[in-house]
Amino acid sequence: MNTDGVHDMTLRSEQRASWNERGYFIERGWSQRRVLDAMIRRIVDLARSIDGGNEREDLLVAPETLLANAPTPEGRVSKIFRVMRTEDVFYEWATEPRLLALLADLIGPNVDCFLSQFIFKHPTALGQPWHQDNFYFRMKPRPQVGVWLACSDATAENGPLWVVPGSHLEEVHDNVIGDPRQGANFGYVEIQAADTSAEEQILMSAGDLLIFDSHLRHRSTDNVSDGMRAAMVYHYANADSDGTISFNNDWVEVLRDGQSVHASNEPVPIVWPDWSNRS
Ligand SMILES: O=C(O)CCC(=O)C(=O)O
Repeated sequence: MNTDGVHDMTLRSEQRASWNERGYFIERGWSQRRVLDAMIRRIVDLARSIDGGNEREDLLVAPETLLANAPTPEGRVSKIFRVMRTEDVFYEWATEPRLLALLADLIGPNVDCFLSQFIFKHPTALGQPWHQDNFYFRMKPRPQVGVWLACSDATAENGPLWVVPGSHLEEVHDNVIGDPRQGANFGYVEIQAADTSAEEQILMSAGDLLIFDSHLRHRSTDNVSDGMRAAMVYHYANADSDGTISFNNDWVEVLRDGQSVHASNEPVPIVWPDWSNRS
């Protein structure tokens, strides 16, 4: 295992204030177009390769319910999970020293990336209802930090995120499990009994980065444009966290004692739940 130093960088005062008061902050122009393009190219290659029969026991491909008949493999995909460990472009991005410095300041000196997912939202795809990510994780200690990288512009028409600023100070709400909308994707839940009147739309240009707390209530809207929206999303937590172990997680160590560590890039197969126990 190699170790590298991480920049001794702390959050700027306006980042810290936004994090404390609103539960998120945005870094504009974080990534360059060529990096975003490389991410999209790699996801398209993976979608085509897996569709062509090259099994990947370590990756989870979630289909886009409404687009089962789309002409290309990537056009039928909603999300590909667990890409960080083995795919260089995603690993390099997720372990960049300037990002790790922010994460160390938010989480502490021992950090893992436990969830990585590339999200396509193709034209007509439905948005994800109001939720808090820690409803899924049930994880302690806080915070768990989500980073949402816009790989395309996120416009009012193509299904951007919306957030309720300050809602990260709330506990995890009750959720209605499942999404009754025809064409909704697997795994969606919804917080129905909470005030969303303060909601704000997060419009982003390709390359912008949203950094947000796992208790922040957020949703995305439907893609009513004729172009795709794409994002790469990672979640980080204290390496000693306690919580739900989900089959779409893969705990990849990134920081120990404030130093970056290089994790193994050997694929870790998914351990599937025993679905037969589900009522
Ligand atoms: O990107 C989206 O449309 C929704 C993503 C989201 O809400 C999440 O990953 O928790």
